[in-house]
Amino acid sequence: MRLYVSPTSPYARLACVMCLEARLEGLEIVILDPWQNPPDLLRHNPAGRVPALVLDSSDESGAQVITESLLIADFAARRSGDAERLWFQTDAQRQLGGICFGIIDAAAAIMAGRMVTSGSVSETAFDSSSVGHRRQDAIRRTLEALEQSISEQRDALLTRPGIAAFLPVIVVEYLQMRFSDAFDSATRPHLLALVSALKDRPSLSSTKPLFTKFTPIDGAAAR
Ligand SMILES: N[C@@H](CCC(=O)N[C@@H](CS)C(=O)NCC(=O)O)C(=O)O
Repeated sequence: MRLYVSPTSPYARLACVMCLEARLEGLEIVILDPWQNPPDLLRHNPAGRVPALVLDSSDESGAQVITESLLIADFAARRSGDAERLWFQTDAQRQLGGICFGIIDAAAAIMAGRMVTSGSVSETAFDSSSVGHRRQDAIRRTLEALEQSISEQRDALLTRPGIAAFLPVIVVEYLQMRFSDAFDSATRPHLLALVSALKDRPSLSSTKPLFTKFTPIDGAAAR
């Protein structure tokens, strides 16, 4: 089984964390830049995006491919034999998952805007546009909703950490990487405590952005 990821994508990181947590047998992680149109990625995912999980097959051209982070996460949880822990356990956790995706999508939209406006994700001119402000306001409001949601279910999230516990770590570390301290979590103690408790878990520490090299863990290899 081969998982295509990039060094920065929060979507790919979620897929990767879930595949590692599921201890998928023979998992091979391939790190690439989807924006360079690598032929191997395009062959498996015509959309040219990460994540993409190529399932084992004797015939490589006939291999099944799962794309979209949540579908890969669902596949990994089901294959793990530990789906009860790894998948969303309650509706409150599903709500938390939606909140996290709202932040990730808003941040990714800002990156796309920067690429269109300036040709680079580190050029911030787009952020001053009305759409840029709208997305940043959405991130700020949604972080407050995330803090509230975690405060109501922190013990359950930490007792049996699954996708709903991993997503806030992915959110916070992606915002730190892309926006430095602009969305600092210092004023969100519950979010901060959850991230501190989980960030050194091997699946998360080994995939922290910029994730340019994968150190094999739990039977998963790099290529
Ligand atoms: N909805 C998708 C989003 C995947 C996505 O946007 N991936 C980005 C990296 S963050 C990508 O590969 N972009 C390359 C491109 O759009 O050409 C998911 O959840 O997996």
